[in-house]
Amino acid sequence: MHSGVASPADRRLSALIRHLEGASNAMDSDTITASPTSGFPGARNSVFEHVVRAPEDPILGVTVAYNKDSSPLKLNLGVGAYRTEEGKPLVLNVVRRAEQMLLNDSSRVKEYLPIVGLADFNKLSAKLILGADSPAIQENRVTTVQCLSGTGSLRVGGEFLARHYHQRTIYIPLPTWGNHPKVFTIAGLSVKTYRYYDPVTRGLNFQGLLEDLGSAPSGAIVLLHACAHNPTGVDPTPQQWEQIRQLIRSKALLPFFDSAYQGFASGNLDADAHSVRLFVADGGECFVAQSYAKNMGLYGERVGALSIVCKSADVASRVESQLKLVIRPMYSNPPIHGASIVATILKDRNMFQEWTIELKAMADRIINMRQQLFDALRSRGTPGDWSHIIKQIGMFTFTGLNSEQVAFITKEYHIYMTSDGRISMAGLSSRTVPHLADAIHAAVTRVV
Ligand code: KET
Repeated sequence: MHSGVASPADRRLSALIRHLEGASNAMDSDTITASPTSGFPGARNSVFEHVVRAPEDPILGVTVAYNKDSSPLKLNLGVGAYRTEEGKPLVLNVVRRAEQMLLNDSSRVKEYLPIVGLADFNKLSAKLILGADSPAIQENRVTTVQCLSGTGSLRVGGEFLARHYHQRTIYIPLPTWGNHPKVFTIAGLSVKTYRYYDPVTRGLNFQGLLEDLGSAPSGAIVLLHACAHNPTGVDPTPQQWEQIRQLIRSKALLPFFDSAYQGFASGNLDADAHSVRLFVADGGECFVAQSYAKNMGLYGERVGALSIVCKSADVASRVESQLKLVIRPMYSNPPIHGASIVATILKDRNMFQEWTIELKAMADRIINMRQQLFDALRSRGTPGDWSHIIKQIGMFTFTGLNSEQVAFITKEYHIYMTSDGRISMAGLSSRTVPHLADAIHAAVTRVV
């Protein structure tokens, strides 16, 4: 083995010894010429020298830029997070009350939850989205696992499908929430899009949607926004939902609902679950990812659920056993606090009632902001038809502003939004509407 010529490993080792001796003798870092991969303390180059800077997230990066702006006028309409009329984050009273109850209960401990999460939370979450009288629940055909908010639920569902479903292609609407393609690609699915939004009518491209899903391969997965489509604010009508259902079932496509805004679209939890319940009522299978970030204001608690509606109780229980194998190596088991808050509220009739009132108030304030912004643009005579502001549903308005106009608004008016022209109506207040209307007016008249 000893050929007289030192191997690369030997050379690196002896260089390292020389450097260490040199460093201890002279403490002179200039004599250290470690290889870029040596990584020992004092090495000039990092072993990560080759790592290139990644761009900020298109949505969460807006908040990063906003935080750096020192203007007193600055306004963040980027991320979909509810703000009060005073522009402050809101913790619901009912959430505070539930937290106080949890705090006062000295029997509560901090043990690990099971891999699938808090049992009460899972049962109540399935009831919330599918309806208290859902036959699928009564027949034990639904398996629900607590996940890390909506994103985590989508990811666990995606990974389960990549492992156990015969079709790896998922169709997502164009456009959609920017994280969808990333979540599903990394879960191991292949992402394709179906037409959804028509920029000319600023409404649903229903024909395009039917054509694209109609030509999807049999069995393909279809991602649907349960309500309050993000970013467009455009939802199918109940009649259109029924046509979509028929098409999906006739082609044996697999519906995967993303329900991040239940209660935020109409202010009514049942009305906003209509699309999901329509699909479950026909006895077919489907996936639902739920988030409590927006509707309970539990953003940072990361509380959500994945429900898989199956054909039989036996299949559902086997599916659940496999979901555990997806979750255990990913994050072991979910956090206890947020799920306990949700379970406390959902299981108590009075607290549930109180929640629905607070939720309705949030939804109503957003609807009111739509009207105020629309009126403000009309009174300024801003060119264009802005009726989509009051027609669109949910947390966002898809303004139609282009990326240059958005950049102009951010630079000149310190108003932050995603570059696709989406604004979070929940970030707006009566005080800030005129500022935004001035900015939009200037952008559409000065930047084309
Ligand atoms: N689905 C949709 C459609 C969605 O808009 C969001 C969040 C999520 C899922 C995930 O939410 P979670 O916090 O994981 O429960 N959307 C807002 C925040 C974000 O981008 O993370 C947004 O669009 O601003």
